[in-house]
Amino acid sequence: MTVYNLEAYLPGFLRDYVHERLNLLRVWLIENGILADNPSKKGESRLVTAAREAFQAATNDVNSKTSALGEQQKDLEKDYGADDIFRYLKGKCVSLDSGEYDYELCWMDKTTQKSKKGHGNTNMGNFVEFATETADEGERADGKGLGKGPRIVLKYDNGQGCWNGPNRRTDVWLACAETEEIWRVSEAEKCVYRMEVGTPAACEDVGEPGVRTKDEL
Ligand code: MAN
Repeated sequence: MTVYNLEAYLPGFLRDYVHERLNLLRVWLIENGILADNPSKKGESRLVTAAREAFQAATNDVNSKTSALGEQQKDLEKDYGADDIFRYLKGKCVSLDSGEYDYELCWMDKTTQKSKKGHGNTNMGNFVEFATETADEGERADGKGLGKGPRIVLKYDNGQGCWNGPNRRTDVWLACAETEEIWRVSEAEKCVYRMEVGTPAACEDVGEPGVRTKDEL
């Protein structure tokens, strides 16, 4: 009896574990004629109770694994670019201090404008898809520019509504760079943002025609 009372003092996961072990022990004792199979309060034999609990535990386990599997399957259907090259960036963010605001890019998630004057954060769009668009810019002395040619553009859409305007959105233009860095953020049209970002992820030969490859560096 003391052992059962003890269970109540254990943290949840340990309690379940100990309970399951005790159940097995109890079943073994009953099956071997050492312990009497007295009906529990509910009037059913302890063997039945133990079987029910074991079934419930297994069912819970199946349910949580099924839901984890569903999430993984959904994730596999998402677009992570050619050769899944951007999958490893998922969940990572990079930010830029840009005067009035800090800007944050969370890969395959969202872009955010964070006020430094305490006006809170503004969602600038949620990730939708990859696109390829053509950049046409002169070379910059520090190399932190898009240059000319087809570039990967991550489309972030349907951000926070703009006063008297559309929902905010961001085009995130990528160029090959050794270090991951937001180079600049601009807002040529109200609430339509453009981030220019250097990342090693844009250096790989992604197998699409025109996308800059390592050889051109
Ligand atoms: C805030 C910022 C700006 C934006 C205006 C629109 O000040 O999000 O980038 O242009 O709202 O009202």
